[in-house]
Amino acid sequence: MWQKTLIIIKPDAVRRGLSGEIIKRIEAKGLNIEDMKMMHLKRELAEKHYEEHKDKPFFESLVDFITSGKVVVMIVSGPEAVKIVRTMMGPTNPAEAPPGTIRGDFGIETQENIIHGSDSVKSAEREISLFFDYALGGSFQ
Ligand code: IDP
Ligand code: MG
Repeated sequence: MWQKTLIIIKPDAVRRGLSGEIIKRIEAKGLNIEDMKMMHLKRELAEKHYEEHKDKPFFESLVDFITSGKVVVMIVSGPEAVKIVRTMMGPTNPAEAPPGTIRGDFGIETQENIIHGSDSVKSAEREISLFFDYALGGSFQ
């Protein structure tokens, strides 16, 4: 099924100059980049994006991290795009992510793990509407 998903290249990856490498992998896979922008997230948007984790012990630290520098935000589409991107990313903890995955190749710790990708079609719709105000309304920029 043709799907859209939201990708965020996190501040650690942008700081380290890895944006181009990650974008290159997405394009080389055959996914379509439908929209893309660089932005520095405000706290309000970061908290909304990660609201499922608001009761977790790492929530404040995660929001600090994701708002610590510029990110690259993309809408990416293709057949089974949600799952394909999650597979390309690898597991949340880079220590468990195999070589060849983005987290496996470039990450070393769980919080600063390089990339976000929506975990379901429903999450993708919610997240795309948060970051791109032409889609489904609602923008915190
Ligand atoms: P995901 O990004 O693979 O979907 P989630 O469990 O949804 O992983 O967690 C969201 C983000 O929160 C992770 O990508 C990571 O940056 C951070 N995170 C998750 N678990 C921990 C933890 O145990 N300690 C610190 N940060 C965490
Ligand atoms: Mg998640």
